[in-house]
Amino acid sequence: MIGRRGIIGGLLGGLVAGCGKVAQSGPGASLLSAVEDWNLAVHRALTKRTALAPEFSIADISPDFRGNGTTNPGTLAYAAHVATNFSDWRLAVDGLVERPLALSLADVRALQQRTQITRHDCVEGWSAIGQWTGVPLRDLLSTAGLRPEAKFVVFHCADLLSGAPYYESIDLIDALHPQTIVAHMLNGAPLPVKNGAPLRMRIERQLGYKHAKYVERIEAVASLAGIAGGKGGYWEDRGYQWYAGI
Ligand SMILES: Nc1nc2c(c(=O)[nH]1)N[C@H]1C(S)=C(S)[C@@H](COP(=O)(O)O)O[C@H]1N2
Ligand SMILES: [Mo]
Repeated sequence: MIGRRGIIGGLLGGLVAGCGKVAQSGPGASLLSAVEDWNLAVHRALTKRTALAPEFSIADISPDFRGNGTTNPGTLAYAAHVATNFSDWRLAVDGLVERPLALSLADVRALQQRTQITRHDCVEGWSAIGQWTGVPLRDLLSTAGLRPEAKFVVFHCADLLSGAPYYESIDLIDALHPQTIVAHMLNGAPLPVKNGAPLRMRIERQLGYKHAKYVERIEAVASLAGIAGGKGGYWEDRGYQWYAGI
């Protein structure tokens, strides 16, 4: 699929350079223009994927950001984390990385932060606008050092939904998108339990079910095939689309 280095540059560079000679002769010219059209289409598609989601103002923030799906993992372990204000919570960043990380909330808060006011759209037919603060996932991945084989990023959550672990995954375009953050605050306060305390994903170009809550492990992988049902997410394993772009 698409590598981390020069997503567009690599495609354009390779194809256009390779076709340069052919273009000088008659039939080659139309080949080159076909390739250029194709490049343009690829470029447009990628630009769409890397474009920012709309951001809103403080006045637009919904008075109540409802909780949906799991609103409390309800395990003894999670209750203990709530009781200790998540001081022992660790976020692992591992899998196909050079330097696996294990971050406390203090570690996460000490990193460069991003705050964004965005609209969350759930397939069940509701939306809400909230202000999220957290660490760009791309910063965590660059600190950990993604290995070249890594193609997807998997989010492992602390909750079971109908007895099965909630998990999600995205490709590297979304993983490196500037608005993809590991959030620890909603509307200027620590994330409430119902919204995924202490850490949840915001993946602003995707529908609500991609935004994993209660995240305890971020794993870089080459393939989604071996994980749970193999479709890349809890809801995907039950028939939802893996690519939920908006
Ligand atoms: N761990 C976990 N993450 C989850 C879910 C869940 O049940 N468990 N539900 C998803 C769905 S369908 C939506 S719409 C959003 C809801 O986020 P909210 O509870 O902050 O509204 O979380 C998503 N992430
Ligand atoms: Mo949802």
